[in-house]
Amino acid sequence: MTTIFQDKEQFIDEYRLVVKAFTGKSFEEAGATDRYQALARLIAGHARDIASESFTESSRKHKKRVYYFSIEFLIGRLLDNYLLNFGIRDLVAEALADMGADLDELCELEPDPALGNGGLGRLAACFLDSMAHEGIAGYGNGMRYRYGLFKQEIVNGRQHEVADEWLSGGYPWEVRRQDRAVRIGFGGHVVTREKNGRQVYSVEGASEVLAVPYDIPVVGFGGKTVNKLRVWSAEPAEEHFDLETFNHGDYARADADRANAEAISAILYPNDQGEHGRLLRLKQEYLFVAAGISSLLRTYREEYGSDWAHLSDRVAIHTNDTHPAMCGPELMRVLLDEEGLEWDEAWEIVTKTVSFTNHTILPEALERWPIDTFSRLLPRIYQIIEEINRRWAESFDTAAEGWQEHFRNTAILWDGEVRMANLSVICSHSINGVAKLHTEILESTVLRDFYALTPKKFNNKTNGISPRRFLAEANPGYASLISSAIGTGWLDDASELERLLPFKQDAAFLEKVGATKLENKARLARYVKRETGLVIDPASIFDVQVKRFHAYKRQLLNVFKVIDLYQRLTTDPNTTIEPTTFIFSGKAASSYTFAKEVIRLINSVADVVNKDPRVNELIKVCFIPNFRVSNAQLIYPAAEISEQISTAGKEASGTSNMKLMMNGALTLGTLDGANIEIVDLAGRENEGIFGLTKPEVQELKDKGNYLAWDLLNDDPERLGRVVGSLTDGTFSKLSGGFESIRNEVMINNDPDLVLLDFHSYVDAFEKLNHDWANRTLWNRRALHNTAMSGWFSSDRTIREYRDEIWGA
Ligand code: NTF
Repeated sequence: MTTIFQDKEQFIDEYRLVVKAFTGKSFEEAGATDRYQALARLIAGHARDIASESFTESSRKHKKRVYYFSIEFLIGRLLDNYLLNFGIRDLVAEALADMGADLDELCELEPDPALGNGGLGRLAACFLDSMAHEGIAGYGNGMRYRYGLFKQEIVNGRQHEVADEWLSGGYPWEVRRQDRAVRIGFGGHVVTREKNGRQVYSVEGASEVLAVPYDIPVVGFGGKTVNKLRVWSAEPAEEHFDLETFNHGDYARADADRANAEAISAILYPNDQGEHGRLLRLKQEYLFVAAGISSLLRTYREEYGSDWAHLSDRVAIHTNDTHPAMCGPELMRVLLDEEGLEWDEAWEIVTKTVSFTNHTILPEALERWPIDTFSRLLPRIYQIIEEINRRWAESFDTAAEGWQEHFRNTAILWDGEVRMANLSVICSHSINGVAKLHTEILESTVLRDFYALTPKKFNNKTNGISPRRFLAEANPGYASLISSAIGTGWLDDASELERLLPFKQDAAFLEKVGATKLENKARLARYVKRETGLVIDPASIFDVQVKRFHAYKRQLLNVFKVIDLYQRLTTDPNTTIEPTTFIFSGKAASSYTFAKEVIRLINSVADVVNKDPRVNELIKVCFIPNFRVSNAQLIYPAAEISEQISTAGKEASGTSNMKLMMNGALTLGTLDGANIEIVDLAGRENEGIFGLTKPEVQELKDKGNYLAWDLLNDDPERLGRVVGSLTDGTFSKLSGGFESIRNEVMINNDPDLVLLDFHSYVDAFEKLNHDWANRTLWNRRALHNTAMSGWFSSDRTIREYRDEIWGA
């Protein structure tokens, strides 16, 4: 552990100085926001000092530097996390208490930057945490969006999107690095000249913007390594303020250049899983790629000059999904056009340096850009891609049978489009999926032609999560119970959680496990009351599905179960159930009508169920608005049942399944994504597994004879009634009926197999629900889940990346 303050007194002295310097007020005069800002600045200052030591140390030891390129980093609040990682949380809390302030209150004032949509962005943030913990010189490279993902409000059951102005109060963790700004060109045309008998390419007539980096420190647990996350903001390359236009009163036009440049980093696109076909998105992708490459090469030159032949020994560039796919061509461009290397030499360097992770098999999420748009915006990059594609075509043995089909499936340029997944694969020495099943699906279907050519490039890296953020910080009660039993070593090495296994036989300990869960449920209930006015009962089972809204994640299946229970409880006196609160949270992309209708359905069902005195002592439905990292940290610790119910084969991995498992929830899930690995580790008897498997789904598709109507006709009592309630007025009081959902299930023939999995799902739910009555057994299974969750630490995942991909 590095100590940044010897004792409370030292902390208080430094803190008072920063408050004064930053606000001009004494600590006593400063308000809560000023106090928060000053505290964050104080910690950030120390973090930056250690960051520069970490950097120098890496130079001295010639450590390989890993650059993790991701268009999203969903970092969450940092203050509490960094105090924990520096080992000074208690010291600071006590010091503040002495000063008459409350640490938790100050932590609450931190904005929660929404620079990501969901799992992909949060994974990138957990990876930064783990790279720093593992002492890897690993740096995030991303975008500094002025507005993060929209804030979700619920009005009459409907999702409304409101701009997220997370920067308006100032962000104390970042520093602007004007000195490292980079000019980025768009448009123009390529000119070819001859120089020393060699063709030299450059772009003329491009319009430039300035990419300005902001650095955020990344503090590893133990405080020994501090890395940084560099995020880029777009600004005009030159000030073109038109005074004359301004004086004529046309203020907007006077500053049009600024507005056009800044638009590039204005918003995060809210489409989780694809559909980004906008020019601005392509500009974002090139901006953070080109700026990031320029910045890492500058560092490289400072350390190694132009020793390009050894670049891949000293630098790894990891591309998180296809959004940074231009890393390959951009690095080619610099090596060819600016450094004067030959193609073959440059290509070898590039393909040894770049690696790629795929995060989805949904076809709509595989990025493709129209060639005419692409080549106009990025003419030289396009030209390089053409050449990569030409050489790729040339590499096929045209005497071999079926080569045309392999080429068709692997080509980068096809049908008037640039296929970013194929570009990513061809430029990379390593391609990985994010869970065992997902990697198998990549190898056998989505990328099978590549797999046939270069099987050795493919590997699996099952996702992970930070045990510091999602157990220690989010669930302090449980964390200290765990530490009282096995010590604090699990924070460093989460596999030590297995040492909890003997405590499964300790009745008193199990009771304490239950007691911490109850406290966490009470904490969440208070939050829900404050945010929505709804009263939920901590003595009921908390059944939780929190994630983005997507058809394949099947929140619809979950709400069908609630409707079915409601109907049975009100009509069939033999129906028994333990009191249960069904908790939902998550956002839907603004343009995703179906997903938004499911949100409205959940809120409409909640409106009816929660007001019905016949059932509302037994079941409640709760939608928590504006799911984000900070409220996720309240929700996971309170959960008892973790709903992971995607159609088998569709969820690449999932990570909330891991966070919930670590917090002692039992998984109610399909054999999909990392759920399979949860079952392998914790045993099927400790979870609630149901539904079709991936091969069964496949078989059904191949046969092509699934008819949703058959299932409905066979089961008018339950399925029929559930589907009927969508349009018969039962739930339409709040804001109308649900014809479009009914049509998706019945007319569009239930593409996500909701009806097909319905009965096995409800049965598995009821089994878990009844099991809960025996609390000792339940707590034992909960503890077992926590004990076996250590393998899902992102430290483990990152060590695998380090050893098997980056060689760092
Ligand atoms: C997501 N992919 C997957 O849908 C999740 O299953 C997975 O856990 C996370 O990535 C992290 O690997 C995406 O968000 C995207 F963008 F690829 F579609």
